[in-house]
Formats: sequence, structure tokens, C-alpha cells
Amino acid sequence: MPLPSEELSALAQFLDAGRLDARAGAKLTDRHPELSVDDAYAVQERGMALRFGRGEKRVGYKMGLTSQAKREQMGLHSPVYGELTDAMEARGGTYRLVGQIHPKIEPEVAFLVRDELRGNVTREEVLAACSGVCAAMEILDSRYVGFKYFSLPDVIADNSSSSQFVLGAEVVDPRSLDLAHLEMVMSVDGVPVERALSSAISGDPVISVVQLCALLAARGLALPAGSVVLAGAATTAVQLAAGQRIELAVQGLGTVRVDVAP
Ligand code: OOG
Ligand code: MG
Repeated sequence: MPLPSEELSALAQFLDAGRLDARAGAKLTDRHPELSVDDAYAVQERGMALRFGRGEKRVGYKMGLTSQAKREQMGLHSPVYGELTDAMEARGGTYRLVGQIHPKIEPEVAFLVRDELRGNVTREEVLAACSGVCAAMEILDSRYVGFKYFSLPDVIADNSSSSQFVLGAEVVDPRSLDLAHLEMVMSVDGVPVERALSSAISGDPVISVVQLCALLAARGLALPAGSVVLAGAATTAVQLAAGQRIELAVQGLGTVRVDVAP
């Protein structure tokens, strides 16, 4: 049985307040062990509606838990999505810890989707709809105490732990690269800390977009023209600390950097 509409809204408000006040709270499944994945996407949608009501604009979606490394790190086993807004883009690559709870960073690639994708689509349809691919990093934060021991509905309701993202300046035609075999190296203060091939992301990051379209279609939604899609992390996420410089190099896609304010 789905939770009553007022309760879904109350849960969305609880997570929204946690994010705005940088305060971690109890996971939703403590209160509602029966919370389903469908309920969780309804909470996510209501939480995003609060943000849109305050003037944020949706610019795309993030896929999460698309790699084995991330699924093991979080102890969760199916891909999830969240929404991205204009306010989440860390332009200029500077990130402030103030106002965050326990942020982590992870290496990704992002697709720029020129044409709407609707329903179940093929890899070729995704490639034809994309105008570019670039290196990207996602900064996660969780509105739950300890970040770690939550369930799939908990993470979905919390907009899949999204906080911010940063896109590389180099945008490449996705058909000009062997997207499944790009070397990815993420460094902290010049020291490589995470390394993977892009095949770690869904076997091929384009498949993350295929999966996103399927998840959206199951909820009667399409992927809008002009969306940015983060394909999911290739490795586990790394805790951020003040003053760090994080850099990701992706073969064929250049580098992208985030400076954490001191
Ligand atoms: C869930 C979000 C995972 C990714 O790229 O795998 C994610 C989490 O780790 O809290 O964004
Ligand atoms: Mg991610």
C-alpha cells in the first residue's frame, strides 16, 4: 500500500529541511519500514518540487549505483536516479564545505542529451540523441546520519544523495571515442587515489542512459531534450576535506577539477 499523500510530502519536507540546515536525520525506513521504491520516487519528486518552487531549474538527471564498486561501497544493488538542477552545478569548480553534511566526490562522465528520449531506447538511439560527452565529477551528500547504512528507498527519496556536480570544459562527440574503454584517474592534491576503466560504469556508460530512460519510462516520464546526464561513478567515492584539490583525468576527455575552499 502506498503511503498517504500527506505523509509523502512530510517526508520530502523533512529531507529538504535537513539539506537546507546541513543536519543529518534518521533514515525514512526507521519510521516507515514498508517504504517502497515507488513511494521513494514520489518523495524525491515532491522534494524537487520544493526546490523548483524556490526558483531552481531542472537541468538533467544523475544515475547512481551503476558500478560494482559503488554498489559494494553502499551495500545496495540496483541503479537509481536523481534530478540535477542549475544550482547544483559547481561552476568555476569551487566547492564550499559550509552548509554541507558529509560530502564525498566521485569520478563520472556526463552526456549532453540534445534530443528527447522517450520509452525504452537502444544504445544507438542514445548515441544519436547526444551532442556530446565530457568528464565530470559528482559531489554527493546524504541527509542521513552516517551516510552509509540506508536502503534503496532511503537513497532514492534523498534524491540519490546528490549535492553538486562539475563538468569538464572539453565536450567530445560520443561516437568518436571507444566509450567503454577510457582510463579514468581521480587525484587528490596531485596523488592518484581512484583509478578505473569507464567500463566500470554499467559495462559502458551509454548503458547508464539506456537504464535511466527505462527507469523514467516506468514512471511515465521522458528524458527531456537538453538534459545533462551523469552516468554514475566508476569507483568508490572519496571524503572531501577543506583545501583539497581534486582532479579527474579521463582519456580522450581531458580533465575536470574541483577546489575545496579552505
Ligand atoms: C548513492 C548515489 C550513488 C553513483 O554515482 O553511483 C551515485 C550514494 O552513493 O549515496 O551517485
Ligand atoms: Mg554519482
